[in-house]
Amino acid sequence: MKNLIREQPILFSIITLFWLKTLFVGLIDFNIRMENPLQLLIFIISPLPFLLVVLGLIFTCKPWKQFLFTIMLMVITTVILYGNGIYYREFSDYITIPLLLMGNVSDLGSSIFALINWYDFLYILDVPIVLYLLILGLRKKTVFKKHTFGQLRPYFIFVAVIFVLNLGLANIERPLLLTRSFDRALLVKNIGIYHFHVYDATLHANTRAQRVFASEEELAEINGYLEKNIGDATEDLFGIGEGKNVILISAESVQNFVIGNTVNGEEITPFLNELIEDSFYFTEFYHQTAQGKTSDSEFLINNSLFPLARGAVFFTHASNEYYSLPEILGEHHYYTAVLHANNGSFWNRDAMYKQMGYDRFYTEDDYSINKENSIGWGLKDIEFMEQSIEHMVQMPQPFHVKLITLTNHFPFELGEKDKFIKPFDSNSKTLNNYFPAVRYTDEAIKIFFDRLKEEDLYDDSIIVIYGDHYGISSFHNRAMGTYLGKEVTPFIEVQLQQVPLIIHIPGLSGEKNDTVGGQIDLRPTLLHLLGIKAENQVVFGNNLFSQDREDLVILRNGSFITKDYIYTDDLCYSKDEEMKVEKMMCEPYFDEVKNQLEYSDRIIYGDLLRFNDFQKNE
Ligand code: GP9
Ligand code: MN
Repeated sequence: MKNLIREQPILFSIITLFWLKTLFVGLIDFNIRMENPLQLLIFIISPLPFLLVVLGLIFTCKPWKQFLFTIMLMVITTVILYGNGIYYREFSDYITIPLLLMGNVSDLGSSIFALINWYDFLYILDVPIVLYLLILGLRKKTVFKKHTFGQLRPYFIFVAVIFVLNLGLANIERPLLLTRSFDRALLVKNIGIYHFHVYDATLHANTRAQRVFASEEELAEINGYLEKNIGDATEDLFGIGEGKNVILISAESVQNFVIGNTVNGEEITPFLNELIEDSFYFTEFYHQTAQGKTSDSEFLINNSLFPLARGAVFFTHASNEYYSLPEILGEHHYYTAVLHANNGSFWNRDAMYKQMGYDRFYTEDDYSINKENSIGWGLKDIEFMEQSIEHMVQMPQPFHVKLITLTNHFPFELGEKDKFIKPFDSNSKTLNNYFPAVRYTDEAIKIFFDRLKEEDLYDDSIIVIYGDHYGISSFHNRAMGTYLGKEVTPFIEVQLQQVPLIIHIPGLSGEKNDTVGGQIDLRPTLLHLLGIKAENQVVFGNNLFSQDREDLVILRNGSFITKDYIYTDDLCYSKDEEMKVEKMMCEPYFDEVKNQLEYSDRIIYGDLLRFNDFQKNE
């Protein structure tokens, strides 16, 4: 080994540079936190096996190829680091293969530019040094010496030992790490970003095979497990909205912390605050989305299944059999439609909506959109609401519509005259602009309510407003901490995943409800209010009005929230004490959390619902 280093000082120096760069990006851009020295050690070792294996392979090449492959390695590692770095800024997550295959990226336009920072040149700070060292090496003919695999055997054994050490230590620190593949933050922290991508590729190959080997028995096993979710005996509010129109408003990126809150002394959501007074408002309701963002929230709400941990199920499994909310409502003589003034194929919606049984999808082609009435991602919410009402008055009743707002989308652009409140003042432009953008959407919803009343649609409707997912990623934690007046710890970060859920039933006064719920629970809740008991459902959520429901919300990354505890980042927190507690307090839920996520995944990967006999309730 020593000899090898003596013979290849330049390539070893370059690999050391790549190693250090990987560690810096991990600490700074991936926001990886260490809880103890062992975690730090694992983190430091984790990029090495990959880098050293590639280096070993490079040693076996001719000198000029050693030169070339080292440059290629530099390019590949930089692309991996920077690609994930940029992605992490908005999504607090890492790139996976299904995500790359979606091709949504070209539609992201202004969002991508907003993620690029001036200091990003630091990502290529090593390039001139590496090039200098490589040219130096080429000049000193003796440096890039070719080695045979035989000569390198001790070297590869050494690398294998480091790899086993990395996995061994990671397993001590986080048992069953590789079976919890949905928690990418833990994976990257423990096996490093490069091995994560290799692992992701193997997962990709595996999941594709699952449909072929799926069987009816699997569904029976899952149904047995889910039995507890069926047969909720709660009578309270059952059928209270029978036969009414059901209007869902998916409020883009609206998080719960804005509700009842102010910025610069001004209310952020004055209309929603007022609406809550005579609605059912769920004070602790979480989004459970992952890489599919809005589409994941739609999937959760329609199917009461978890979205996938990798990629967007709307793209990867749009031809599966489902028994979705619109289909059930259709069986109960509802006309069902989605209204969203964006491209119909974004998130593969056009295909997936058909599969989920919607009668109609009103896309950007159904709206008059021009320069004056659009901003950022497209038609402004107020215009959208006004034009949507025009479509709704034409619909047969009862109808079920979902309106998806757009203006409050990252990077939260807004024209000056649409800023009803002033931005926040912090080092995060994103957070600053978030507040006026939310305020604008609040105004759009107010106008929508006014118009519903004018068109006599209000009294016969149930109106549900929910946030689809977070708007402010953890990249803005420092600014968010300034706004909240407290540090954003992982414990607070989980609570920031709360989104509003407001169920407004005209004529009912409603009340605040502090049950711990998530998007997966909305479908059973709605069916309960509508008095619909569909048979043969395979659902993971439960009625939020139920007296005997278990307060447990499982986030897609395996974090979870109960009445008393929050589990995240492999740590357990007490909600009352607002501090870390022994992990054993959270342990009783581990199996259930793992089972639910795995069963839901098996349903999707295996397309298991094709084996179900859905009883059509015509
Ligand atoms: C796009 C809109 C936004 O049509 O739903 O998608 P998002 O980026 O929030 O998933
Ligand atoms: Mn969204």
